[in-house]
Amino acid sequence: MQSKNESFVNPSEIRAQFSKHMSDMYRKEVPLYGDLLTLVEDTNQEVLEKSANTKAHLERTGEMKRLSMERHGAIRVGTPSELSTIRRLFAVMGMEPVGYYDLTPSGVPVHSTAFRAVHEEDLQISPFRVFTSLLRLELIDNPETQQLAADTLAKRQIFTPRALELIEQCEHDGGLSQADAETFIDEALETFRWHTTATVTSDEYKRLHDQHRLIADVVAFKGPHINHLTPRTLDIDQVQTQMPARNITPKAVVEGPPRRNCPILLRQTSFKALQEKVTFSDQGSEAGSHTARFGEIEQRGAALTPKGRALYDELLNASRSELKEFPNEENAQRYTEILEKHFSQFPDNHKEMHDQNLAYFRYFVTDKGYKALNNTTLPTNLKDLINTGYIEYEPLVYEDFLPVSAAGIFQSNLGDNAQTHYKISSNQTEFQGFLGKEVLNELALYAHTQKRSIIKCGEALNLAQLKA
Ligand code: OOG
Ligand code: NI
Repeated sequence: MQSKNESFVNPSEIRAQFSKHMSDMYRKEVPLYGDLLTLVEDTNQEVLEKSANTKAHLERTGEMKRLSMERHGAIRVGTPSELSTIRRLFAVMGMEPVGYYDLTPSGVPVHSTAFRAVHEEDLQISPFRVFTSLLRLELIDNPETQQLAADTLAKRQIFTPRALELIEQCEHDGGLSQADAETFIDEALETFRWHTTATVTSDEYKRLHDQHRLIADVVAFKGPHINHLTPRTLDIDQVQTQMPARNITPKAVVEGPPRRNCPILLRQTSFKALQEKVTFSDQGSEAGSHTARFGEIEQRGAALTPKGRALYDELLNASRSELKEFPNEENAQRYTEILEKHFSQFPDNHKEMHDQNLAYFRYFVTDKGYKALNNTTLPTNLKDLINTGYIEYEPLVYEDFLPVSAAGIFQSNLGDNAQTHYKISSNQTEFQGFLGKEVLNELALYAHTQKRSIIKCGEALNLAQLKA
């Protein structure tokens, strides 16, 4: 790879543009997504007007600037080679694979990663992320269906020739010019477009579908259509309650932690997948139908340290065990109560979350800190600087996904009776082999961002060796 050239477009700008184009395309394809965007915007506006605290917090962390453009999407690919090329395509936009998610324990025959920017400055330009799953054909227990799926997938090319050329060019030259970046965005978008014509006959579709609805979705079409795009809301419960009034039917429960004063990790809810007309290869126009694409909203909170995450997992597992069944419409209220009861053990203020090392934070020099420069002897460690009011902190926002929640989102759109128990599970090594790269550890990324903010404070306060 050659060195960086001044005339190349910043990959984060390509990502920001791509994310916008993707949203425009999806809004045209699924008008209900547009309605959801409006509802989320209205709600966010209301929250900001009502809560000066939330507003100040978002302004301080810079999240305010990215809020209205913030969204994630999801795709499902069929083969190792598709996965590896997708990795290269996202790399052009500065997106790296972060984390490994095994969804087989929840009966979904895929494993996944999330492509996203990793540095806080790049996330600030565009936090766009794509949850990307690879179908695990080895989990199809019927050998004929497995062969049908493999043969069908082997015949398709999900990338346009020009997209492939531009990926190679970018890898070789180290970037893309403005004109090439624009072409790349248009060409890359083609991979994620919805196709109303299936590549299989109606009988083949039925065989794939009977095995698992997800298998039909991955195998029967020309490409890995984007199956949802998710805007970020500041009050997910409010959006959930208001969805029906806008003719959107939400799933029964919000995934993730319960409502709190200080949100943690990620809370998500979706609206049910739409039934769409499709044309099978042996039938007349739009004689069949397929259900895959849906809408989702998310509320993001603090990124948790390994200790905080362990506590989260423990409380979530305890809640699920007490409920004894999967959360559904009938037990939704009870599930909320159980969750709230268990999560009362998770401190709900930033000071305790900070002092007990439960979440990652970004540190800021306060006005008092700047004023003290040059005329006061400052303490030299972080703890004392915080206690004396020279430094403050805000939690780092969680940029990733949650396996149990992701499975819940999958399930709600695959029909709740799609429970399967697979004997084979986690295989991160194989996944990374297919990907052509190791996935990054998200916890290390948060720890780095936190550390960089401490170093910055040290520089600003002339405390060269400021330590955590
Ligand atoms: C992905 C489901 C997971 C999320 O937000 O957790 C997901 C899919 O249905 O392909 O998007
Ligand atoms: Ni999602």
